[in-house]
Amino acid sequence: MTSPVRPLRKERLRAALAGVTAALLGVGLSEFVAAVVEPGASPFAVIGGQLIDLAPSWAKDAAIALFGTGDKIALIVGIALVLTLVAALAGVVELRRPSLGATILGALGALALVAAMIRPGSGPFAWAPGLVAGTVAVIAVRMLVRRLRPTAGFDPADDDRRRFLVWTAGVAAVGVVALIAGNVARGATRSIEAVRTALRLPAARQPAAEVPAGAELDLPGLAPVVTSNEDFYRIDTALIVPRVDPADWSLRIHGMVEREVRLTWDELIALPLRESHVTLACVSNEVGGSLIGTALWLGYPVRDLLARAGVDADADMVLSTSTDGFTASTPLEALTDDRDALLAIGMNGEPLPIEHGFPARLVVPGLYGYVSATKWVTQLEVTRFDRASAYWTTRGWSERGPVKLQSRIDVPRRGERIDAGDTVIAGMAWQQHVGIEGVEVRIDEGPWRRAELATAISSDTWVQWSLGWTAESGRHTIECRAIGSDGTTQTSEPAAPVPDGAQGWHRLEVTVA
Ligand SMILES: Nc1nc2c(c(=O)[nH]1)N[C@H]1C(S)=C(S)[C@@H](COP(=O)(O)O)O[C@H]1N2
Ligand SMILES: [Mo]
Repeated sequence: MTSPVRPLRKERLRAALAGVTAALLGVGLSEFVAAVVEPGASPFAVIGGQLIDLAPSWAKDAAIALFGTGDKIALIVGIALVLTLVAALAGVVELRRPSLGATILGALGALALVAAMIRPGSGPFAWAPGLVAGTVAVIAVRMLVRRLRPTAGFDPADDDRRRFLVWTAGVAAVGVVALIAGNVARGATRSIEAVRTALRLPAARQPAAEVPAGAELDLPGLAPVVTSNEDFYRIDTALIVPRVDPADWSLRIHGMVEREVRLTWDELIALPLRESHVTLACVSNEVGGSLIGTALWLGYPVRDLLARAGVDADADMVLSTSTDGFTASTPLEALTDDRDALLAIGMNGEPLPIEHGFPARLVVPGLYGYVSATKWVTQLEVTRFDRASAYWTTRGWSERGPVKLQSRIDVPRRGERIDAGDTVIAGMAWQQHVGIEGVEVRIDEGPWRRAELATAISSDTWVQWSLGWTAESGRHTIECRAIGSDGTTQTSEPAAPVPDGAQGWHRLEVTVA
């Protein structure tokens, strides 16, 4: 016989189940409300976004190292797991101390409400999903757990147990249906995709030079010299991709300027556009990593936009801002010298894909993305490095991010088993805006041999290289290093991505059979 007030173990399990079910209902209904009133205010998105913004740079780095570009899915799964645990705990607490468990769930809703309201660019209904989540979860957990309380005459052997389970299953089902309905509703508001598909971009007044015949070696396993939009890496802090309608988009140039400039979409596409192949790289790319790609960008020179505004002689930086609050600090010089720094609207002959910044982003040859390549860009503030700092600068990354001289072995793959005899080693080398003069390869730390360099599209792009190798059986180490067009040889000194980019030689082992 157990005491009438002390819950049984099984009851505690059922209470945990009640807590999780209440949370599921709250999440489901709030995701539905978010999808209808304000997609960006989804509790998952705003709490995830807040975690991303608060995360120290080593955590971001570890997440990318562990999950690659699946880091966002990993974050969502992580939040779901934590929420499940806290909700289970809230259920158990509610059984012992009526209202206390409900308060825990209410507090989670309040957290989502506050996170949604302080998010940059939040709309007038940003509070709604969090309020719905909290209120619904509170009511549901109280209602479900009340049925379990021994003082209420709950008899685990009796029909009450069945009734509890029926109620719980009902609540869970409503939660799941709401979650699915929310996703369907979100899909229906995905009309920006339709706007993008219907969009016809003007042709470039100044087309890019053709890709030279010798630029693409076309070797199996070697990265193509121009990366398709589908294969282009994606890195950003946006859990929900900003959906910006060109009709609502404008770019504001302000700060240390003679006159503010506001440019609408129609004005932008009426300008004489140019096209340029530029390689974009992420500062988080490890030696040998794949957070790098090359595209044909269509856009308007930032230089000419800044000239319209008239830049103050004391300014040395442009702080670009995205609709979602991300900022990048770009040295003014890189935007005003003769390089192809573009306000880009096209990528490989299409409007920018939504996750790559539709309708407009920046692309600046020679700088890592975090200090230059702002997607969904809407503001350029002309300022100074000693007056303003950008998103990643306040999180431990360097305020300036020139791309480091790097090279990578694509063929053979790390750990690959290859047949003895004549084979080929191949890879990529880059230092955008400086250019590559040569690549050297060595086997088993023997003498350096000069690889054959493919024709570079330009100094703003990466270049392929290859080297014939007569492989003898055994295990071998392959290393490569690049030589820049300024005569510098890639350093052997390793460095982690933080604070200003990884360095060192790419080295891998293969087995020759
Ligand atoms: N709005 C916004 N723009 C952004 C970022 C971001 O987080 N938000 N990340 C930058 C970083 S770190 C990189 S490496 C590039 C990546 O561009 P891609 O996703 O088109 O490859 O975008 C840059 N632009
Ligand atoms: Mo990046």
